[in-house]
Amino acid sequence: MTTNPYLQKWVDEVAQLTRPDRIHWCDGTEEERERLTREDLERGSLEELNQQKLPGCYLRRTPEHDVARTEQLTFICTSKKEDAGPTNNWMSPHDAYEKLSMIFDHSMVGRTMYVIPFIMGPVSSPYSRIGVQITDSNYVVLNMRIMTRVGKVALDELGDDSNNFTRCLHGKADMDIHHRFICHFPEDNTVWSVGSAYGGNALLGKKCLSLRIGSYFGNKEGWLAEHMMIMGVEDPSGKITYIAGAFPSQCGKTNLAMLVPPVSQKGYKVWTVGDDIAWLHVGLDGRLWAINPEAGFFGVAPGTSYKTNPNAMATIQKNTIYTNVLKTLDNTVWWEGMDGEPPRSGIDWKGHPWTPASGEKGAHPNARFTAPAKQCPSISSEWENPQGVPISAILFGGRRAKLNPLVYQTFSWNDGVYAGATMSSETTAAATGAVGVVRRDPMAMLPFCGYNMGDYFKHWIEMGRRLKNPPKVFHVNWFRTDDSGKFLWPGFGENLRVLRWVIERCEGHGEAVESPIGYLPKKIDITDLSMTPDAMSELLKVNRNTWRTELASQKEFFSQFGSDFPKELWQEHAALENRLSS
Ligand code: GTP
Ligand code: SPV
Ligand code: MN
Repeated sequence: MTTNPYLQKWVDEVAQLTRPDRIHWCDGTEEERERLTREDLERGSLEELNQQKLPGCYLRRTPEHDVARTEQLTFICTSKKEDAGPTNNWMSPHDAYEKLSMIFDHSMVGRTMYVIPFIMGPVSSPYSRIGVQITDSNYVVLNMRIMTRVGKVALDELGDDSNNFTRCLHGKADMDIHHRFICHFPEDNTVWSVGSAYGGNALLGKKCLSLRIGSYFGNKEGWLAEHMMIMGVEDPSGKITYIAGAFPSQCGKTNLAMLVPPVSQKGYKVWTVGDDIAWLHVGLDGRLWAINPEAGFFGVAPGTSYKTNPNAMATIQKNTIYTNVLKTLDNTVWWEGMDGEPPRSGIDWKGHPWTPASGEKGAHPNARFTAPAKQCPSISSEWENPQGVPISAILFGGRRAKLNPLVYQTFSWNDGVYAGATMSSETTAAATGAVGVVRRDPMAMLPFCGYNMGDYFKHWIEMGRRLKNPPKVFHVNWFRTDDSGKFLWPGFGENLRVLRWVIERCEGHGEAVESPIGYLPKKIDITDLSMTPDAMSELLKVNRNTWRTELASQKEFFSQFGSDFPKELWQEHAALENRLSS
C-alpha cells in the first residue's frame, strides 16, 4: 500500500519481532470495517446490538483488569531521567525496548498484524501529525477508525519519502497485567504499548501520540498539546466565541463541549469542536488557535442521558462501539444515570445476569462509547478547519468539593498559568486506583505530559510572551458541594450561565469583584433556577483559611521540580500569599 521506505522498513522489523501470520494494511473502507466486525462477532469478542434501534452499534466487554488507563504502568523513556521529570514514571529507552521486545517476541503468531496509517488533525492542516499504529487487536482497529482519520488519506499525507510519523506499536500479547507496559520514546517519536486493549492504553493516537508525544514536540516546536475540550458559544446576535477547557478525566469536558442551552438562555447555541484534546498554536494575529486532532469521541457512558447530554445521546444512536455497558433484554444498552427507570434485568459489564436488586453496577463506572464526531448534532462547521479556531478563553477546572468557587477570572496570563499549574481534583474511575482522592493535576495533564512538567510550566509562560492577544484564563468548579455532600450548582446546560459571564469578561464588560484569588462574578444569572441566594454566595465563597492551607500544599508540589521550574510561578504564589494576608 505504500512505497515509503521508512514505513516499509519499520513494518518489516515489527513483523520480524512479533511473527504474525498475516499483515493487513488498513485502508479505512467500509468493507474493511464489516470484515473486522464479522470476525470479532464470530470470535465472540464483540456483540451485535439491536440493529433496528442502534444501527451499526456493537458491544464489547473487556477483561475486568483492563477497564481504564493504568498510570503506574505508563512510562516516559527519555535518555536522561530528569527529562521525564518528577511526576512521570521513567525507564531508560534501552531497558524499555529490551523488556518490551521480550514480550512482543512472537506475540502475534497465529494472529493478523494490522498496520493503521492515521492522521491526527484535519486533512491538510499544517498542524496535523501522522502516526502509524501496528496492532493485533480488531477492536483497536475498529476504534482507531472512528477516533482518527485512517488509511489512504494518511499515507497520501505522509508521502513517499517522509520519515516524519509516530511509530505506534501495540500488541495484546497474553493480556497479562504483569506484561503490560505503555512506553513512550519521545526522542524516537515512538510509542510501544503491550498487554492492554483499553482506550488510552491502546488507541495510541489519543493520549500517547496527541498528548505525551505531542506535548514533547510542542515544547520543542513552540505549540501546546493539551487535555482540553474546544467549544464555540454563539450569542443571540450570531457572534461565536471559542473557549478551550482543561478538566481532568471524567470531570466534564465532553458534557461542556456538547452543552445544550436551557430554555431560559434564549438565542444561545453551542458548537462542539472537540471534547478531549486540543493542539494550540500562536496565530499570525497573535491569538491562540486550536485544532481538535481527533475524529471521534471516546466518551464516558455513566451519567450520560437525554437530560444531561442530549447531543451525546443523539451522537451514539448509530455506528457506535459501546465498551463495558449493560446490555438490556432487547439488545440495547444501559448505564447508571441514563434516563428513566433502570431495566428490570440485563447482562452487566462483566457478562453476568443483572437486576437492579443485585447491588452491583450494571455498567463499569468507566464504561465508554466510541462514536464519530461528525454524527454530533452540535458539531461545529469549523471542526475540520485546517487553521483551527481562535480561542478567547481558557478554562481550568476540576472536582473540588470545598475549595474552588464556581468561577473566577485570573489576573493575567501568568496568574492563569499558575491557576492551571495548581489545579487539583478528586480522582475518578478513568484511571485504575482509588476514586475521590484529591490530587494535584496541573492543566489536567499530570498523566499525559511527555516531558518534565517543570519545563512544561516554563513553556506555558513562554507561550504567553508570544501571544499578543492571549486568551483570558478562568477557573471553574461545577462540583462544589453543600454540607450534606450535594452539588450546589445544577451544572450541565446551566453551565452556559457561567460561560456568559466568561464571554462578557473577554469582551471587557462583565462586572466583577476582586478577591485574593482573582475576579469573581458580581452576578451570575440564576433566572428560573431553584437556587437560593445563600447557595450562590456559598458557591462563590473564597475561604482565606482554606486557601492558606492550599498555598502550603502548592508549595510542596512546586518544590519537587527544583530548578526546573519557572520563577514566574513562584512570583504568582508569593503574590497570592500577600493578597490572602492583606
Ligand atoms: P474524559 O473522557 O475521561 O476525559 O471525561 P470528561 O472530562 O469528558 O468528562 P464527561 O463530560 O464525560 O463527564 C464525566 C462525568 O461527570 C459524567 O458522569 C457526567 O455526567 C458528569 N458531569 C459532567 N458535567 C457535569 C456538571 O456540570 N455537573 C455535574 N454534577 N456532573 C457533571
Ligand atoms: C481520559 O481518561 O482522559 C480519557 C479516556 O479521555 S482514555 O482514552 O482512556 O484516556
Ligand atoms: Mn480525557
